[in-house]
Formats: sequence, C-alpha cells, structure tokens
Amino acid sequence: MRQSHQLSLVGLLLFSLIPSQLCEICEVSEKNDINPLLNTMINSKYTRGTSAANVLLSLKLVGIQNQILRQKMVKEIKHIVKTGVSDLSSGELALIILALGACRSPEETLIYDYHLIDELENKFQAEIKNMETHSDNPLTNYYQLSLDVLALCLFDGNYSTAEVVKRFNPENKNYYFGSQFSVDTGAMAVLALTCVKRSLTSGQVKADGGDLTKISNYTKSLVEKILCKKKRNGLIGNTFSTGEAMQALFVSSDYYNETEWNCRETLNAVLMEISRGAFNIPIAAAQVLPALLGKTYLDVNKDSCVSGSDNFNISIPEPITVTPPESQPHISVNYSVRINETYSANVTVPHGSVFLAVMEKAQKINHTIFCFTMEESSWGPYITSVQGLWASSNDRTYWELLSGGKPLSQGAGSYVVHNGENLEVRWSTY
Ligand code: CBY
Repeated sequence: MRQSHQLSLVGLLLFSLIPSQLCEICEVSEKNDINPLLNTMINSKYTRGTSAANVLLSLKLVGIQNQILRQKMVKEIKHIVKTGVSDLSSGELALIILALGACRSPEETLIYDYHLIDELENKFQAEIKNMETHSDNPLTNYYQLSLDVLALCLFDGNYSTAEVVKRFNPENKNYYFGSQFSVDTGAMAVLALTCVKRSLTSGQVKADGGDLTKISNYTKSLVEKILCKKKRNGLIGNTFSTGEAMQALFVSSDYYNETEWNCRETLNAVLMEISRGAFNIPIAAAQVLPALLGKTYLDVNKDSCVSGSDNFNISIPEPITVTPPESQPHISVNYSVRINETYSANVTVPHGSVFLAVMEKAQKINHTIFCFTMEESSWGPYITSVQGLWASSNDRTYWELLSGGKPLSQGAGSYVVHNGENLEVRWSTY
C-alpha cells in the first residue's frame, strides 16, 4: 500500500476512535476515588433542606441505591414540603423538585400532591417582578433563576421562552460578582438553556425561530466564558464550581472544539481535590459527584438512572472520636472590619479554628465594632450583617470575606485560619 494511503487509513482509524474514547475516559474508573464524597454525605449529622435535596439528587443521578441514606433525605424534604414551602427561595424549591422527581421514584408524587410546580411558577414570577422594580436585581440570584427554569423545563411547568431570552443574555450583570464571571452561575444557566433549547427543537414548546437562535448564541458565549475560567491545573473557576462547569461542558459539546477542553485533566484535578479533603461538607460533595460519573442535571427525567449499578463500596466507617488535647495551642490573627474606615483587632483563637470563631472572639472583645449576625445556608453560616449594616440582594451588597486582601473561596464556617493571617470582612457590592 502506498504510504499516503496508509497514513490516511491510520488517520481514519484514530478519528473513529477519538469520540468514543473521550466519552469513556472522562469518568472515574476507580470507584474508591469517590468514597470520600459518599462518606461525607452519609456521615453528616445535619443534612438539612437544600443540602438534603442536593444530596438526594446526586445519589439518584449516579444510581446509588443506599436506602437508609435515601430515606433520610426524603424524610427531611417531605417535612419541608409539608410545612414550609412558602419560606423557600425559588431555587431551593426548584432543587427539591429536581430531587423528588429524579429517576421516576415513588416520592415523585409529592411534586403533584403538593402542587410544587405551581408554587415554583409563582416564585419564578416573583423573581421577575423584583427585577422589574429593583433595577434588574432578582430576589435571589441567577444561579437560582437558572435552577427555576431548569426545573420548570424538565417537569413541564409554564415559563415564557421570550422571558428566558430577555433575561439570560450573557452580558447581563447578574452573571457577574464584581467584575468576575461566576462559573457556578454560568454553568447552571447553560444547563437551563440547553433544556429550553431541547424543548423548542423537539416541538414540545412553541417559539419563534429567533428565540432558538438567541438561545444557541447565549449558550455559545456562556461556554466561552466558562472555558476562559479554566485554570492551569484543570479546575474551572475554583474547586467548588468545577463539577457544575463539567456538567455544562458535557451538554454543550457542539459549542466548543475538542482541543479547547481536556476533560481528563479537569477530572484528575477534581480527584486531587477530593484526596485533599476539599469536599468535606455534604453540599460540596453532592454538587461535584454527578459530573465525575458523567451525569448532568439534564439526566433527571431519563429512565435510565433507575437501574443504576450499586457497586459502590460505601462502608460506613466507625466515627473517629477525637479527644482534644488538654491545652490546645493558640494562634493569633489580625481581624478587620472594613466599611469606609477599617477597624482592627488582634484576636487569639485555638489552633484549627475557623473564620467564624475569630469573628465571635472579636465580638466578645468589642461588641460595638465587631457585632455581627449570620444565617444558616446550605454551605454553612452566611454573614448577613456586621456593625448593624445588612447585606441586601436589592442593592447587591454583601459582606465579603478576605485573607491577605484576597477573597476566600470558603465561607466563615469552613475556612480554617492560620497564625499571623490578616483576615477581613469587607462591605462590598457585587
Ligand atoms: N445557591 C445559591 O443561591 C448560591 C449561588 C452561588 C453562585 C453559589 C456560590 C454557587 C453554588 N454552587 O451554590 C453564590 N455563591 C452566590 C449567588 C453568592 C451571592 C449571594 C447573594 C444572593 N443575592 O444570592 C454573594 C453575596 C455574591 C455570595 N455568594 C457571597 C459569598 C461570600 C459569603 C460571605 C458571607 N457574607 O458569609 C463567599 C464566602 C465569598 C467571599 N470571599 O466573601 C462565597 N459566597 C463563597 C465562598 C461561595 C462558594 C462556597 C464554597 C464553600 N466551600 O463554602 C460558592 C460555592 C458559593 C456558595 N459562594 Co457565594 C461559590 C464557589 O466558590 N464556587 C442555591 C441555593 C438553592 O442553594
């Protein structure tokens, strides 16, 4: 055979191998790698509300049949559905719908018994109304608006495609915190827009051709912005946004070139973060897990996830009882509250303390300057006010946490402080 023919044959062979290999390679092959995630979800004493919904959704998508764990989550969600739907934010309700409805399981009926889709339609409308009256600021944020559209789209709720087109333009300020594009938000929007696009193309939902083109263009631009946030080690955004960014890239492969994203590299970076113990709260573990097994939130209404394999080794380890040493070594940090002026104090806390412990200690030292309030969120405590000054979604203001002048990628209840560190809570806009 002539050499040029041989070459083209080899090329053809390689070309036909690449797509299938890419699909196969980019999934964890060693199931033990994800055990730390499963253990975090299993051993957590308190998996409340939104966290429970995230965990249930994740377990169902990857086909983990552990009935004890599932029942625990369903019980928690059932309690909320029966007693407190009106207190939920739109995105919290959307997640609950996704979790209950995922993979055609018996608890799906709760969605219809408690009219959760109607409730979500109303909450989504309230978000839009708030945007109309408060300079385009929703009640919550675009991550939640995307969850709303995703749940309405997957569970045949009513939403207006024109409204989606009007709101989800990638240049909208709500995709940004300060000058930074939020990968989590962009990724969730790509999932929502992909669902809407699929409904339009399948003829399930009627729309004019212009809407379809716009949604495609939005998706392409969001995917570009997500890929721009790819770090040298493969993470996209940061540790906690990478799983959702992977989901977005799985469903939008028509919009980028194979050479633009090395999925295996990203997967390895996540595995590295798992081994470092980075996903040590249930919601963090739950959000990253589906992508590691090649699943996305768009698989929620596929029948296939019902017969998931249960070959995961989820042995429940004996709880480790740590007896604290008699006298824990203490460390000292500099803590500041910055509004226009900066108020500082030197604070001593036990070694291994989190940011919140520093804030509490400072509050004891000087209540007027360092008093603060917080509220429990699925990611742990969220600081709502300092010195009586309250964060507000309508004004896009919040208390930003920083160390050495750099924003932290963990909340006050998770970030472990170090000796000599310069910690700050700063009155900021996003
Ligand atoms: N979820 C939500 O509504 C939250 C959406 C989210 C994009 C979220 C990150 C992503 C996710 N996967 O859940 C988000 N954060 C938002 C929208 C916000 C804003 C909340 C205000 C609003 N109107 O909704 C805001 C104010 C910009 C914000 N996050 C602030 C902060 C800081 C909190 C400080 C405080 N006052 O307590 C902080 C700590 C950043 C900082 N340096 O100040 C912060 N967020 C962080 C670190 C995070 C990550 C948490 C990671 C972790 N291990 O704790 C995050 C995953 C998340 C939660 N925020 Co916000 C983003 C990341 O790092 N990848 C839906 C609902 C149903 O659950």
